[in-house]
Amino acid sequence: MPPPDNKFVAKAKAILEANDRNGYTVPTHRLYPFQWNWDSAFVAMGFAQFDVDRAFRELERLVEGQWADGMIPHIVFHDLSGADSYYPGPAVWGTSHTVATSGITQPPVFAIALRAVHDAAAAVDSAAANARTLPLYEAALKWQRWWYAARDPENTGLVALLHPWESGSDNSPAWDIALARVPTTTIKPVVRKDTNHVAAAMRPHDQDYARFIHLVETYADVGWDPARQWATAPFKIAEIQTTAILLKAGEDLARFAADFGRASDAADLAALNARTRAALLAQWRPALNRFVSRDLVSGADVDASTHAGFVPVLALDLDAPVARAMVAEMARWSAGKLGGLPTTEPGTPIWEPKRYWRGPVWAVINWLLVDGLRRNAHAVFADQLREATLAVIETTAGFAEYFDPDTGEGCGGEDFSWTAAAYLCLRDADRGDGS
Ligand code: 9WN
Repeated sequence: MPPPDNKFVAKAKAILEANDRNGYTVPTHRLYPFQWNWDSAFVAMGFAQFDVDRAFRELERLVEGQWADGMIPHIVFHDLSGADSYYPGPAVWGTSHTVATSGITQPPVFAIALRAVHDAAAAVDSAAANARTLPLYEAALKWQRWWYAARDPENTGLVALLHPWESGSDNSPAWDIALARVPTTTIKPVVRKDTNHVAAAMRPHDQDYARFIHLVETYADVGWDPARQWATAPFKIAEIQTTAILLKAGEDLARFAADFGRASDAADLAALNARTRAALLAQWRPALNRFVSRDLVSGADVDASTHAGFVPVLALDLDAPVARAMVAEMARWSAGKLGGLPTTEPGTPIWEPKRYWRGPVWAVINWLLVDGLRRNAHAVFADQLREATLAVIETTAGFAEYFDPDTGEGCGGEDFSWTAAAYLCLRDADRGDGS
């Protein structure tokens, strides 16, 4: 039985409703005034807790931005009325989709969300749930195939990111070495807007922003063609957080394929999932007690100590000693900290507890880890992360974008949609448990 609603549940629902813009949800007012890809997937799972129709709608609106080749972009600019508060807008991206979009993508949480939304809907009316799910399943499968074709052309099983923003963990120290190779020159001047809304000390440095935009201009210059981008990319990371999410999405899609009697889809997905599972397992580094990404330009492991090293738990069934070592390492990072797992290892030179993806805690990362830890029979640590997330929201941070693990302070944007969604889903322990 889910616990009875409290005032935070009411507030979380009110945030999702206030951030609604005619069927899609902005991450937060002003700082992020459009539809973001993985934010919407998390939000759909939040809506599924109390309004399944709206949950489907969130995913349907995101698919309006899907490209002919299957890519679902990281931003869909449905309505440009708030455009002056965000940079880079459509003119910088220079893409040609009918609804304006960015030209890069984000972690494919979509199919995972679709599974959750479908299951919530099917509990009421299974035929209606299937009918509404089918076109979204097809969109998700098309995107899944895009990932493999465009971002793993050599069939390694790991998918690569060509821009740090594709990771969703934009400013992570995991990108520092690779990003340093990207020039800071841009054709048009960089006009940051983020620091009008949030303290500069919490955001990426100007130099990094120039590199982010250099990459955008480089890819716009080759017409956003995946093969030409692959050939020209100065930043190319075979990335474990995204690959783990892709594999979990692949598992959820395979279940849909079986349910819908799509035998050939099911066979394709089984083969892709098996290849990726093996490749991801090979990225485990026992000396670090973490998984690592690979820099495809240098060929080196990306061994910066970031949370991404633990996210493969979401999609793998780990041997017990590996899972134990990983949990011990996560426990070490989060000992004495507030809100759950920090995004970098505390006390190391890269640790910055307030700066974007360089130390703070994100509720949605905890959520992915909670699911993976339960899958791997580490319910006790999963519950610690879950409780820590709920507690920091209820006591110090509210529904902020992210949290300072030293103080519990809320940072970044306020009344943030994915924090609200995480609260609703993590609080509902029974459903979070999969039972
Ligand atoms: C760029 C919307 C997005 C999240 C990302 C987060 C941040 C954007 C930015 O905000 O990225 O996409 O401008 O910094 O890093 O995970 O999807 O909430």
